[in-house]
Amino acid sequence: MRINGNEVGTSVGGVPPDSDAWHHVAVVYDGTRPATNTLSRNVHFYVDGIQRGDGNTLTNVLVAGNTNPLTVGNSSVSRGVGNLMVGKIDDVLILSDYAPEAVGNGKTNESIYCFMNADDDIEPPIITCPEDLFIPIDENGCTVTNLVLGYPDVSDNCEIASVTNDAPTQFEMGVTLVRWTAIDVAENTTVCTQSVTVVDVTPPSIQCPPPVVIELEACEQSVTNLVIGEPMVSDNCGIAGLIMEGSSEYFIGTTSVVWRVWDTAGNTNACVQQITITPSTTGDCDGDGLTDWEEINLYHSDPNNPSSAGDGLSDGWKVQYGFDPTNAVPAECRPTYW
Ligand SMILES: [Ca+2]
Ligand SMILES: [Ca+2]
Ligand SMILES: [Ca+2]
Ligand SMILES: [Ca+2]
Repeated sequence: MRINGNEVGTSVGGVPPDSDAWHHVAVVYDGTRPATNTLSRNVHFYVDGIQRGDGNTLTNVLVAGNTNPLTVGNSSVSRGVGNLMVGKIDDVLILSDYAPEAVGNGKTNESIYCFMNADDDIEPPIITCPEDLFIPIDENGCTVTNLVLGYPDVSDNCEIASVTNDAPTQFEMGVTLVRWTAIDVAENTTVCTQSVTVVDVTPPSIQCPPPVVIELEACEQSVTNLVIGEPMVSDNCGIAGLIMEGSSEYFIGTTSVVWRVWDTAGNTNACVQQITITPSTTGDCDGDGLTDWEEINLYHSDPNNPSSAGDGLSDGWKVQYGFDPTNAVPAECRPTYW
């Protein structure tokens, strides 16, 4: 075949003109001028995507002027059989302003293709999202800002126009799916999804109400429906529940009440409140001369029985005379006036 009348022979193109096969031929007139000839211009010549020619450039192709178009298949110089282009031209695209940027050492047919017409690129980009993220949050709030997501791996057969994502500026607790979108210059689009999981790992704080000390009325053994207060609780995200572990009835002695709190992520914390119930220090339930408190805490006698030992002698009398009220007093030890 001929370019502007110059024969591109076997030694230049590497493909015999009568090879009986279809070939993709690209000719690029880049407008540069060799110093040797003011009427010649350099031409880049490609067959099947491989640049051919004298070195990388088919030099000294004669053209009338710098703005003249190239002629391909031209046989104006000679009409001899050996100089005709054999076969048919299937399709001709004449483009301006693109090709000079695309040609040069090492440029492939594909890169020329991408420059020729971006709309012909039907191959979407390839995108691989950054790794999924698992973000534990501390006590300073319940959301994450300024999160570094990483960057996806993106490639395209031609050129990427943009890579964007729809990440919020603030990630709430839970799972957020971030959608990354790569768009090439022909507006083909590929998306991938990165998962960001924000987890509250900070347990709630809890401060128990102060200890409670209650003195019973005479004869009482326990108290119910006692108002013991409520703990102070807080959490970086939210409180899901608060319970008091134990009975609502408190008996004489000290009971440890456990208050337990959960946050919305299931983290838990607890504190202990002491409830102290004492017998009456003034009341004497059984009328034996000893207060309920004295019987329980000092003499270990029955505050509901005036004669704990069952010998008919009152607990108070025994204490007064140095006896243990929990033991029966032998007959020989009793006062003679009895
Ligand atoms: Ca593409
Ligand atoms: Ca928390
Ligand atoms: Ca008593
Ligand atoms: Ca008693």
